Amino acid sequence: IPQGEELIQAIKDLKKEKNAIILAHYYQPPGIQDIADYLGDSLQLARAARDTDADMIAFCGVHFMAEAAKILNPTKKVVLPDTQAGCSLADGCSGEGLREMRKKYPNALIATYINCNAETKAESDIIVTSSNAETIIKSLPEDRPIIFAPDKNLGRFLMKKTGRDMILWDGSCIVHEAFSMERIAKQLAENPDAKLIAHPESETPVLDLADFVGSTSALLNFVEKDDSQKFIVATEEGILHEMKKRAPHKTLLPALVFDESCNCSECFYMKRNTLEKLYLCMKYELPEITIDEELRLKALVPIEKMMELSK
Ligand code: CIZ
Ligand code: SF4
Repeated sequence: IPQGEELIQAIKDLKKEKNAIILAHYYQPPGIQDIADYLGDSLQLARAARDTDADMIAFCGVHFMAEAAKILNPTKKVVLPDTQAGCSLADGCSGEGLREMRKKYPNALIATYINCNAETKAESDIIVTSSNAETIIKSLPEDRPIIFAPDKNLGRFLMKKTGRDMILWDGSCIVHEAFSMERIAKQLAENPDAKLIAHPESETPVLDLADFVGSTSALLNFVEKDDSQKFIVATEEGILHEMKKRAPHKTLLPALVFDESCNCSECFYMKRNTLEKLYLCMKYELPEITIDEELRLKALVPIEKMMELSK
């Protein structure tokens, strides 16, 4: 495997040779973000995957995101640098689990966060992401109960925002759940000029304390546009790379987590992808995301409903 600048060049050469596009999530390692053709959050990446005419999509994110790309654009080859790039939210929910919920609450609509696998999507009535969830939940018929899966923190936040009562699946993100209120309160006391901003996957006390709560792209816009010069950022630390580019003169502090030996809030799954693995997956066109056609069509229905409501 080539190294350093040669590795970057080799990836660029493969991109041309294979007519490939590299899509990367904001939580990816900086080197991957820098080489991507398109950088975005899960909704932006899903749109980019749907709309590309490249022959191959090298998806630098976690498995459920690459799978969503395949669901939306099945004739393209979708490769993921490391298939072990999972997600605690996706792992904590299943199609089987949602079928049981539906039996228990037959009249309910199931709104599911995009952080889930294809089987789970296939059992859902509508998919949401953190950037469109509020609009979508508000648009659901008032006379039907709503089951929200799998993130209970985002679910609670949406209940407050929309005033809709929802039955919550008991799932959470291991990264956003690791923030320590006690340590963040200390950070705020030491930085009285800083604003606390948080992703809604964080736990309720952190969200209650935050000056601004928003999706990945909303947090980026906020840091860029807001008058403050200092921010404590309660979301996956990878986002600081793009935040620094957009607001180079502002001070950005990652919010502190419980584990004092590790002052970081990195998603271990997202960081499984490396430039070396990206090179290899493009060269060998492996590991490739495949999906049973019947399942794909079933999972596509609630995704398309979401796309329709969040144009
Ligand atoms: O996986 C995640 O934690 C997030 C926030 C994805 C996204 O871009 O919405
Ligand atoms: Fe999943 Fe959390 Fe990692 Fe996002 S940050 S991929 S929700 S484990």
